[in-house]
Amino acid sequence: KILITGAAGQLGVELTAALASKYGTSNILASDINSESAKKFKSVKFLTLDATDSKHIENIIETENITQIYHLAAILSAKGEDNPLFTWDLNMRSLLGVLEAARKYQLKIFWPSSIAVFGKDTPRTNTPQNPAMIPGTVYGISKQAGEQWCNYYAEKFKVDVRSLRYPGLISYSAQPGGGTTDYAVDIFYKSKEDKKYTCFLSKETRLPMMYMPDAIRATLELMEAPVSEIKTRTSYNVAGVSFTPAELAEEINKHISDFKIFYEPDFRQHIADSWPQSINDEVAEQEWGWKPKYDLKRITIDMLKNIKCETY
Ligand code: VAH
Repeated sequence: KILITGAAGQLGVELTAALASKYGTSNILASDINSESAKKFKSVKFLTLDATDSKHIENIIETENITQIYHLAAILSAKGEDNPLFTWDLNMRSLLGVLEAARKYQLKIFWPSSIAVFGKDTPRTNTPQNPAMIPGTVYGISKQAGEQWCNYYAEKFKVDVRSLRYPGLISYSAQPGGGTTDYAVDIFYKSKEDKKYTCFLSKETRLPMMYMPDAIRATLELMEAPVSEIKTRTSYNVAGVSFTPAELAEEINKHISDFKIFYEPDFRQHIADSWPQSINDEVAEQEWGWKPKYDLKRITIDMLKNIKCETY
């Protein structure tokens, strides 16, 4: 049975649905700190859970016979800068609690890392698996440190913990919150609602992104791979597609010709400038066969077809 923390988030909503359809709804337990989120889960059991409450997690593991945890709860890059110590505490304490529980109860763990682990001294194009990493955000520091803890628990206690360094995720089911790559989701809503969008990053800011179906498939493929194939226990680079706000706007213009984009970069520009522009994922490809499927053209068509806007 699988417990998902942060299940109401952008990734959690879709991963919960994918896991439920793969393993059956009765084998899935969704949880989130926000009790209001319960309504997002109709067929799957939902629990209100503060992911830093390790006692509560252990209690759930015992009463529900949990064998795997997808620990998704975290504060993202932009929001994290508002309160660095709180972000560090939440992101790290929740991960350490989950890793300790995994050691004690022999659980299999999925934990998302991010391209935010990289920093200004990292090569920005075709970023390799293990370059220099000095992250510039507290979110990035927590993901970088988290990767080391995952590797430590895997090496020292043989915990089967697996991780991906997601790029910015694009999806229409649930919106992201507090990230630097959020513009690539917001822009689709605004293009349909208002025919205009003011972007908080500059037009030439190239960032790695991934469409949610690719991200879900990467996660499931990683988790299903035989243990002998998983040689990287920090976290895997995974690439999808890389583009700038101007290139995305141009692609949207092919479908909504009167859509206009404006640029007003804010503090998030500084964060984006410290991240890679493109990712080298050959280690993931070699070890468990990762290959992305969605390019910018397909993402744009699918997003415009599927997003639901209140005013549209
Ligand atoms: C963020 N979407 O913007 C996240 C992500 C690629 C960065 O981890 O904070």
